[in-house]
Amino acid sequence: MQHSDLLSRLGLELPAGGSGLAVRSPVDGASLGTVPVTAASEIPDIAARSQRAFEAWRNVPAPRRGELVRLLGEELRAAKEDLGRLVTLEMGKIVQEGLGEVQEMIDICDFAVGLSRQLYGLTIASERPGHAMRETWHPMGPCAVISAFNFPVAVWSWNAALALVCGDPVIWKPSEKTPLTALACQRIFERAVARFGSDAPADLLIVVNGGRDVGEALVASPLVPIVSATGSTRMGREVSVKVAERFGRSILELGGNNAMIVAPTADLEMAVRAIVFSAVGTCGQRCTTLRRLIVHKDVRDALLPRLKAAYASVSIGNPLEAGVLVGPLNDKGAFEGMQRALEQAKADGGVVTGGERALADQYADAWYVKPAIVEMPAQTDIVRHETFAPILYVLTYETLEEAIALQNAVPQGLSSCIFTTDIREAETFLSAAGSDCGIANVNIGPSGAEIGGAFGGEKETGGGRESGSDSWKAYMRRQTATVNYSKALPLAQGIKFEI
Ligand code: UN1
Repeated sequence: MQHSDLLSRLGLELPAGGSGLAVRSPVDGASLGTVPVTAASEIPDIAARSQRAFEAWRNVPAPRRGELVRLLGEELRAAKEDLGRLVTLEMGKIVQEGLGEVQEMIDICDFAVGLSRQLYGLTIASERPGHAMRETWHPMGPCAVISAFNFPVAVWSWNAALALVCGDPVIWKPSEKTPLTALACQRIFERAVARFGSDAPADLLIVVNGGRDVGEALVASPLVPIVSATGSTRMGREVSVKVAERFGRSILELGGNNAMIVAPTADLEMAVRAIVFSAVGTCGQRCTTLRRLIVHKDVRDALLPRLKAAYASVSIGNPLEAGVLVGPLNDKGAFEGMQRALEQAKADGGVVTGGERALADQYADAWYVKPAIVEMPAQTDIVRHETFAPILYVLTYETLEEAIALQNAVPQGLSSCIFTTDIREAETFLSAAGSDCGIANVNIGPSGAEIGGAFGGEKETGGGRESGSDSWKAYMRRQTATVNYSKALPLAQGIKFEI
């Protein structure tokens, strides 16, 4: 493949060899170049630069900060085609999804621009005469963003667009597998800064490429009050403990093990389409990917043959080509993990359809697979484990109560959904006794959330919320202020303390 034109349009002139992070495309395993890395020892200095940027940026009025994010949105619109293709090249999702990811960035920029005029506080009634109370939201400080390979650009933008309007500079540590898209975003951001004017301090965005030690140094830095991390539960557990030790704030978006309940009244035609998109889309590598199908015993026989037929018709191949729906797994490790999970499922009594390697003769150094459907006798440990690959476990239920209990009986709590046309079932699923996930949908799949809602989930998913709603509050510090405009000094709770 020859991609130098694309890379140079995105401002990425890379040496072919040399030291640094070697980037390979999961599309065909070919080298895309080598990216310079930051040493962990440089992190204290980088954090200090970010802190200096903070001291200037926090004084820029929030609507003006919003103007920078508006310009970022404009630059992203201009770069959408190229950046979307680079996402495909570096991460392996199909171009439609690469473009969708950039659209998600544009959407969050639009959201953040509006938000920059709506960072509302409160006025609170004081119990004391001649006193006023209010709650104000202030910028917090540098925000570290640690992002994963599967959404190499959108997840950064959810954090960065909000952090920037909230007055926080960003230090971004992308996945080691996707440093190029991060550098491309940095160039795009620099174009927005150049158009913005001189009130943008230097170092509002610093990208640090490198290994685990770089991430660890960032997480340990006392100058970084917010760490937003997306990735595995293992990584999130380490980050949250390290950040908590120094009383920093973490925003965690970790594993998901998302389910769909298919109830007796479900529109099966719609359910099949939703299952295929959410279970095989992005080759099963979304946090929100559908991993468990909990089907009512009365519709199982009607649903499964249609689902298997739909799976058989899905085109697997080079994600840069039009018409392809499923690209490759990210690397050999992901393929091996998928095979191990399928072996375990079989040992547990599961019946596997699909799951084999595909296109190995054409792409010896890439890892294409046939998405797998696994009919399980029970929700065994392997079903409760998140395998980042297109494996859909099928379970059967009789009562809604049982279905909801199965749906909730996993360590993760990100996304969930029910297909039903029975309003009682739908509302029960959404009630306090229903799904325990951060996202619960009716008659749509668990993936493909819009940016307007808060994104994240409970339990091993980490509890953080990013993107829409009032997620912005995680990027600011809350201040309660009481002003006494009287000539007396009454104490709260009526306490007398005369001197
Ligand atoms: C992720 O997989 O890390 O809801 C994020 C979705 C996308 C974001 C997924 N909007 O599938």
